[in-house]
Amino acid sequence: MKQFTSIYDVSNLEQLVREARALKANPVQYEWLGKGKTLVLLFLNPSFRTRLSTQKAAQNLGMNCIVLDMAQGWQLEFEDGAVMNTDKAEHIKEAAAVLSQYADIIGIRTFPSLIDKEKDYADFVLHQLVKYATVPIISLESAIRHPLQSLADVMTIEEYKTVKRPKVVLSWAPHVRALPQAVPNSFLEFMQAAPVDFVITHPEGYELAPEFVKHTPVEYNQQKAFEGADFIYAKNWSSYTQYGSILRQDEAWMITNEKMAWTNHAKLMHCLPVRRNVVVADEVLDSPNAIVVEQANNRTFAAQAVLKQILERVM
Ligand code: SN0
Repeated sequence: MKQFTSIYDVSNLEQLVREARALKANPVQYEWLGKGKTLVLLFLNPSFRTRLSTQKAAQNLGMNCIVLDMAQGWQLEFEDGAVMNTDKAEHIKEAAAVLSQYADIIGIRTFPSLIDKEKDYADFVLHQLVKYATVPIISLESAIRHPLQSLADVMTIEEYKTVKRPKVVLSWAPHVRALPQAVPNSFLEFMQAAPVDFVITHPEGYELAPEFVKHTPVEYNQQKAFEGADFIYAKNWSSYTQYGSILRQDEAWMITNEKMAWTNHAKLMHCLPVRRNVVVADEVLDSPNAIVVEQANNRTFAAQAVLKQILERVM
């Protein structure tokens, strides 16, 4: 693997998932592979699971991992040709070139503005780093995608499924803040490539970008969508069409036991962090059908499979 910024960097998803599951069974079997190699993780936005699981993944492969929380440092300029007379002290041209001296692989997290749709959907910040770095880049969630999360999600579905081709439902749920579309966008891309029957359900006005939805069926009636489901993936996102807006916050779309009863004893997934009793009710998160913690655990092995394939290809 040359880099990991989306599903388009994965040549064989089934094999990558198999690799992640094998690493989970024996996490340190390749601890020689990353010896003397350095991973630098650049966080332009907050992180809990991604930081810890990716660092753990690197450690399992014998790699060094340096985490740079950019909230502590100065701001980077990403715009080519910028006159740097504002608060941004360092251009991505130098930053990426210098980072490439220290790092064998660079990871970056960058959230969308949720204001400038065109720039967000061009994944501008991620692509400026890819353009100016000379080492492989992995996305730790970009403006429009979160592929490490989605890889862990596919792995989790493979682990928990009880039928060959389970029904997976991505359900929009309410939230108090305007959140990115990155997690649902990536989930769409990975579900479209996975052996599942996949349906999206959300209120009108929350349609995701057509280039991500493609031919995936959208069911506006949440109950109809949930019928026969084996997995419910709850996630809020802000509006794509009325870019970055919150159109409704009401409880009607929260995931409750009553709604889980419409399904085929479905497992409940969420990328976390989850706002209890806003997105998903306590009764569901505290039930044995919630697999969100194991899903988070799988982030380590998803990241490890990606790092392993990059190390094997590039080093
Ligand atoms: C992020 C998102 O993309 O939805 C990260 C998910 C992995 N979620 C949040 O920022 C939630 C923050 C909140 O206030 O609940």
